[in-house]
This record gives sequence, C-alpha cells and structure tokens, in this order.
Amino acid sequence: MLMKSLRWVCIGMVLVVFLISPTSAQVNEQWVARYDGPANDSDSALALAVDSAGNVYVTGGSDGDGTGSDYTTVKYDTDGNELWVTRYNGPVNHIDWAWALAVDSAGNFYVTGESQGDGTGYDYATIKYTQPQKGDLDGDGDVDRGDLNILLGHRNDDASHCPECDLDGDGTITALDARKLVLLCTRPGCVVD
Ligand SMILES: [Ca+2]
Ligand SMILES: [Ca+2]
Ligand SMILES: [Ca+2]
Ligand SMILES: [Ca+2]
Repeated sequence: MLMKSLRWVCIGMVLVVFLISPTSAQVNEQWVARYDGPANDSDSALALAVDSAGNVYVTGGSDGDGTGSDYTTVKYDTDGNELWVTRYNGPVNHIDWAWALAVDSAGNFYVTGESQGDGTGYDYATIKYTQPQKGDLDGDGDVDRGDLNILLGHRNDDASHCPECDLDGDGTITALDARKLVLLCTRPGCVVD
C-alpha cells in the first residue's frame, strides 16, 4: 500500500516538473523603444494599442516642463521607430494621466484618463485625434486626382521637396510613387472632387 502511494507521489512530482519546465519555444526581442519627456523626469506608460497596420500606440502620464504630468501618446512603426508624440496638458498645469487608448479602423485614436480641472478636482478628459491620411497631399480629406497632380509636379525631384510625396520612401519622387498614390485613391477612378 505504501509503495503504491509512493509511486503516485512520484508520478505526480514528475508531472509537476514537466508542466512547469520551460518549453523549447523561444521569444526574441525585436525592438525596445524608450521615451523620455521634456522634464527628464517620470514617464509612465499605462496603455498600449496596435492598429491594423501593426503600428503601436502607447499612452500614459509624462512629466512636462512646469505642467505636472501630461497625457502623452507616442506612435511607433512596426520596427519601433518613433513616428510622433502628442501631449495634452489640462487647464491647471497639474496632473493629467491617460489611462486608456483605442484606435478605430479609420486610424483615429482616442485617449482618456484623469485630468485635474480648474476647481473641479479630477475630471474625465477624453480626446479624439485624427491622423493625416497617407496620400492626401493637399489635406482635403480625400486622395484623388488633385493629390496626384501635386505629386507629378515633383516628379524626379528629391524627396526633400515633398517628403509626403515619396510614398515608397526611396528618396526620390517617381512614377512608382504616383502608382502607389493611385492605389490609395479614395474616389472611384481617382477623379478630382
Ligand atoms: Ca524620464
Ligand atoms: Ca499637466
Ligand atoms: Ca487630397
Ligand atoms: Ca519615391
């Protein structure tokens, strides 16, 4: 009887060791991105979201220069390169912490959190941000013939003349960029409004 119990104890121990042992699967660190705010002080990320293109958004509270902590949202591309930073400081230059963030299918994003109001204690402060649409060179909200004409006006130029025209990022504005823009057109046939 004792031997039988011992055998079950041994089997149990083997199972436990097997279940908690590291598996052969590996995770690899692809990139690490750090953000330090303007005060070179406390920066705390509290939420993260990923859009359909794999870009990463991180938000939280970051000490500003005389503004207390501020909502601070950072966008990274799929390789961890910082694309932009946007900050929000509430009405009394005091504590503003963004606790949550969401991205919709159109690329708009939303942050919310606690923000010190003017005599109102902490308030919800929810912010919607829009992002410039790729290919919308004239900023009218559509990608169409008007944008294509702008791009073609820079044909064979160095990308420094119109950085947003260089859609393939090769440093020169060429017919390949025009082809990419046509694929982004938001109007049937890429006609102008
Ligand atoms: Ca810091
Ligand atoms: Ca603030
Ligand atoms: Ca446009
Ligand atoms: Ca190009």
